[in-house]
Amino acid sequence: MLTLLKGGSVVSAAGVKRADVLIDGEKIVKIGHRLKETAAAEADVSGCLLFPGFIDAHTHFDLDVAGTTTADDFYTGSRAALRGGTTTVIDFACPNKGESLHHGLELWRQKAGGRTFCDYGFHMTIDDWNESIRAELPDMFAAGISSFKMYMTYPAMMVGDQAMYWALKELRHLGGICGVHCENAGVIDGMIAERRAAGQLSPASHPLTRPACLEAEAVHRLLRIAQAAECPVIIVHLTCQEALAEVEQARRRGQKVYVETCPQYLLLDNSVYFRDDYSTAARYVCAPPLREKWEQHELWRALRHGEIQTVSTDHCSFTLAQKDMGREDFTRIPGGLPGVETRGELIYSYGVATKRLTEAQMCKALCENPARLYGLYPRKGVLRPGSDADIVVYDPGASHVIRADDCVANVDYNPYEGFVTAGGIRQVWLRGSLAVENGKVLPREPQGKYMARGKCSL
Ligand code: DUC
Ligand code: ZN
Repeated sequence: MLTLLKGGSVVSAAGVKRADVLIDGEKIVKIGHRLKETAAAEADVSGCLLFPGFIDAHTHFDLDVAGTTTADDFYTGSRAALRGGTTTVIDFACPNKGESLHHGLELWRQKAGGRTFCDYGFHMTIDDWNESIRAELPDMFAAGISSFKMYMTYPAMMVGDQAMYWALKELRHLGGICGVHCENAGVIDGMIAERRAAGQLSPASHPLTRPACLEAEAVHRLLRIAQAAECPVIIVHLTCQEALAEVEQARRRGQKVYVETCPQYLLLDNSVYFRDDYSTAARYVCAPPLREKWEQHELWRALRHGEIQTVSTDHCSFTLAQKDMGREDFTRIPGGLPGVETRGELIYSYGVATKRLTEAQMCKALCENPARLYGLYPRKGVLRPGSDADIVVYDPGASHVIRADDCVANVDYNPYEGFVTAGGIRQVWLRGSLAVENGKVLPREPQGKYMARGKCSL
């Protein structure tokens, strides 16, 4: 069946162009000014921007953290993603230490299969290094997993320098890419012990025990290990100028380094942790923590200049009751924020509408770059003939106030409560089907497909 989106302007990494979009089934078949084809269905999208469906390459759905499980599973999380214009998520499959990668993959297939409203893929977490994990890696590529994750913090998941070196060397050999959570675990633990001894266990201690210099130290160490292993790497959820400076140095040495940041680091700051009310402060606990306000300007600048390639969410949601677990001890607060439902509107409103970014730069950060980086391009990340008809119809003239009550994610608060949007998502199309209209998610049953991914082309 043919569908025609008429009168909009197509956004790409190259700019914005007035064009109609003709869809046949799940695919885009033609893009051009004033197309003459007659279609069974037509949508008037005059005055709207048409972005490729957003890709969120950093979500944690149905993940066990700190003795609890994220509030959003694949069903609720992917429904929220779709409502926010995200038509593909890449979640982190996470075997426990001692378990095989195959086991982790099977577990994540069960969590996501038949329960996901948008398209999806998995990164594989490497939290151990031995001969049997090394031998499993080719099967991961065969299963469409070309990207991996390592942690330099969290005892349950972190790997040491040697394991990181061996793993990166093997990934280089296989043509894989790895995202790394960079924070210095040892010094953070030391600082937590100091706070504990002083009886300072409120959320205010959270940012004070995870300072920017310890993120920068870990970024530095990772990049030197990656240099020795001759392997490109991705710094996930980068938050601060000192870490950016380490990236810049590595790039000057000739290393390939990709950087992701998240809306919370672009838009929120660490003053929230110092509020007297526990519940207000605890809801913003995530790692790395929110930073000082001036860091936001550095992140926006780096995004504008292409030093940061992607903006994902690190969606890892907990209800206020779950956040209450750390009332007596901030280290027991499950870390993470919801974000998958609001990223597109926030980046447009506080990036494009304020002239920090162009539409094309937003398209790079949310669509084209993640598609290229994670082996989905050109099926995803671009509107052109042959691509999946994943389309966000964005009305720049609309506006609304973000309220947790209006959101569909399974969380009873929103970190961006009260933020006013410039523009809004009018429609979301997933592989040629209208999936969201005026804030309402239309499919009754999950329609998401697993995306086997190829290698990085960024
Ligand atoms: N940081 C969080 O705050 N939550 C989940 C994982 C992470 O890296
Ligand atoms: Zn994460």
